[in-house]
Amino acid sequence: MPEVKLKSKVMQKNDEIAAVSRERFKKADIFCVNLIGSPGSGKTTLLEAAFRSTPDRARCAVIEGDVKTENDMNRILAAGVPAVQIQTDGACHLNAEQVAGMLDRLPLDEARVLIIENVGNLICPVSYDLGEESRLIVISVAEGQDKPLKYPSAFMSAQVMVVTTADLAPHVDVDIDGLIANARSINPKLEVLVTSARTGQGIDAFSKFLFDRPRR
Ligand SMILES: Nc1nc2c(ncn2[C@@H]2O[C@H](COP(=O)(O)OP(=O)(O)OP(=O)(O)O)[C@@H](O)[C@H]2O)c(=O)[nH]1
Ligand SMILES: [Mg+2]
Repeated sequence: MPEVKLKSKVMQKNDEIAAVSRERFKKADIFCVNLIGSPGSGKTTLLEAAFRSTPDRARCAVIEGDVKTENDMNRILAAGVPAVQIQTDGACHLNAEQVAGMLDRLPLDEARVLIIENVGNLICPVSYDLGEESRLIVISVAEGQDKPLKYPSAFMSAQVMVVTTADLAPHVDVDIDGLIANARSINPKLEVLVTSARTGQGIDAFSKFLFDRPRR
């Protein structure tokens, strides 16, 4: 079917560009993380909390993706980390070409970690490789513990899940252990962190994930 062919060509081009970016990150010894999650799941707040609590932010750079506004870029800049903003103007995900086009606008010579915050969405970003080494899914407790079962491919494609807003759990009647069990029923290898930007729970563990990994 012609429609299917067209789609696979688009995906093929995306994957080729992502492979070039991945090679660039590998050569420069940069750990690239693609953050996906629903709108408002706490992606930017998690980054702000991590950056504020560690001098390792000096080794970081961020690409922000949103449909509109430079709000998230400005929040990251205010936390002391170089950042650029992609505005997709309607698209529900970032693609590899958009990301590759931003790389020379960041001080990657000094960076060891590049974080890409994808457009808030649990479906569209899943199919688009951006050249990342690790894909991290962010879920807020207020989304409910069944979301991994309803959006399985997002949880399947990630290596790490961060459950944010743990301080809100008693107010939204969610069972965090049940949420984690649901996610692991989809992806048994998923590494899990539970965080709260308000209390600081899990923020050090998240920073450790970003900055303390053994390099090649
Ligand atoms: N109480 C509490 N509120 C939080 C926490 N993390 C995020 N929030 C709040 O949740 C809301 C959404 O957070 P953001 O960090 O903007 O979410 P996001 O995933 O970056 O949103 P988009 O980029 O628009 O998809 C904000 O009002 C935050 O203050 C947390 O750990 N505890
Ligand atoms: Mg954000």
